[in-house]
Amino acid sequence: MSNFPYFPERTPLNLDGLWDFFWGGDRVGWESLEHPVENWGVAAVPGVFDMGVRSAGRRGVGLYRRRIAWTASGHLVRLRIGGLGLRARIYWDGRRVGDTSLAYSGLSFDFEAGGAGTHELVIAVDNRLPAGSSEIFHPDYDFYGHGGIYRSVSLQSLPERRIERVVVQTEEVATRSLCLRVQTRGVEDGPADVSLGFDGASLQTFSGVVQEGDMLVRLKFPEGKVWSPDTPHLHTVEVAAFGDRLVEQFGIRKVEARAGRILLNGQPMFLRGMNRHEAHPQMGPALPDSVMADDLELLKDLGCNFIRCAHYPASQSFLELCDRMGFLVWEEALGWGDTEDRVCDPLFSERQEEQVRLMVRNSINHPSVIIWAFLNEGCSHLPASRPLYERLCSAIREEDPTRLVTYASNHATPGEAYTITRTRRDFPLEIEDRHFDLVDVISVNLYPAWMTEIDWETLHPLDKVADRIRDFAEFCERPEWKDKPAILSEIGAAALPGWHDRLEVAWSEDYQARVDVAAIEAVAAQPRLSGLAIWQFCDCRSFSTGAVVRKARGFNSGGILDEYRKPKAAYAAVRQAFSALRLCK
Ligand code: ADA
Repeated sequence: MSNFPYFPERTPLNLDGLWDFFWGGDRVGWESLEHPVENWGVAAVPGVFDMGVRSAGRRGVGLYRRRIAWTASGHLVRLRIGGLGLRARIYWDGRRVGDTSLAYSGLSFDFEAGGAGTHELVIAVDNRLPAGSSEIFHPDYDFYGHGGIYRSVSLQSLPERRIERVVVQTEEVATRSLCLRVQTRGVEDGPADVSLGFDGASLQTFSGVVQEGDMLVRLKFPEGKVWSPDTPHLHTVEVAAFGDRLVEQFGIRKVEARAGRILLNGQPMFLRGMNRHEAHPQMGPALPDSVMADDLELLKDLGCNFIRCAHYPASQSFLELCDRMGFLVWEEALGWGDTEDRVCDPLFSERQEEQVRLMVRNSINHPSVIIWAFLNEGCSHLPASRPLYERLCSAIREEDPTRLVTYASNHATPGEAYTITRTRRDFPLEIEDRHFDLVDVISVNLYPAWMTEIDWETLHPLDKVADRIRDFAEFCERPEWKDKPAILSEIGAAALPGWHDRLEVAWSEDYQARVDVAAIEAVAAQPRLSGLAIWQFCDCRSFSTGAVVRKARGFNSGGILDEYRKPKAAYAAVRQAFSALRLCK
């Protein structure tokens, strides 16, 4: 469970642990709680209800119940759920107090609790696969849609006049100049005082003005140490005002996109990265902090400085670990291959906007997060998708103008002509994406020598990897793109764990290792490019039917570790390639 923001006055109550659980299936619990429910069993929170020995693969509604002896005197409470799937309804003493269909998002529900006493909280979680273009999770996504409460749950009392968050932004690294945006609720606009102190020091008072709920405090923090992957220094700030108090953690660092490079604290960065799903064969996305920390140890050992969180908002614990351990992070809203009917659906668009705003608000103070993204491999080659891409870029920048915005495009392909003739130079990469002008970083997913350009006359078409990456770098040299940094957001190949082959054919661990190394070397050889994220850290469960039927074992096997984090041959190969790069990049 993440430690920040922390509100010491609000009697915070961590609700992780054992909850009563009732499996309603299709019969009970979604529309109302009126049906009598007997025979409650037990379930862990965080946890999923569809991976147990007897429950694997089931779909329906599960009721989670907790009786809470609430001692706080105030009437208003906030329930925080770090993430669940696929949708839920919340009942407090039998009364419906909230609804969500935003799988994976960190959510808050504010409601009248009715004062001190024993209360009953029920969270009805539905993992039936939704149909229709307005849903934001679809079974044609290449990762499994689990049912359960994936992340921590907590409750706190909520003062009417309060501090919602304090957003800490670095204005200038050299002088340690910070801007603190104190976001309030229930506080009248006008002159006000706030008291604040860094790293546990005694609080000092600053005067300012609350305008439309926000008060800006600009100050220098000369003792502050700069955050970077090599020196992941973190600080805390305690802020007291309006009868409320909170502690935020932050890092002093600045991210920019300038002259075609990604700069961190003024220094150009080369991203040595991996894509990572929040996934485990038994726990699904409900990973304990210990597994996340171990994953990050493996990523450190690999020599990575960058993680792309594929393809949904990350857990706050994970981001806090990334802050502490010094990783650069791409955080992404939920989406995967979304088609025209979805991106043109008003409710889908509204939900997308809601989830990008929530993602940014939840993760705003993590220094590790440098990139916000959305709609992985969406239909960004179609003019019809432009309004939604514009809307999401503006929503993100309105929430946070200090980080970089992107999306991963798969509209860079060898083109049909290539598939017929197999001669590269006559038919270079066709880049049909239409919205690169909207973003700060050009990101493409390319799979040469794996999904495309497997030349059946050549056993190892590895030269295609370097060719295609060169094409991409050349494309990025065009005058309209040359100022934007460019990265490979996915590249790699899959391998069945444990399968080695003397011919090193596709799907063998040996072939995967060769493709991954070829990709790292080819990207490093193009000065125009700012890095890559290999697909992917570890294998993750996917669907075995429908659009992703080609996923052997029902897993996406692109991992350089298997789903239990046992290394494949590519692990050592990538580690070596990244360590060679560290010396020169
Ligand atoms: C896509 C997608 C990934 C994964 C990959 C694959 O590029 O973005 O999520 O599905 O393909 O392995 O097929």
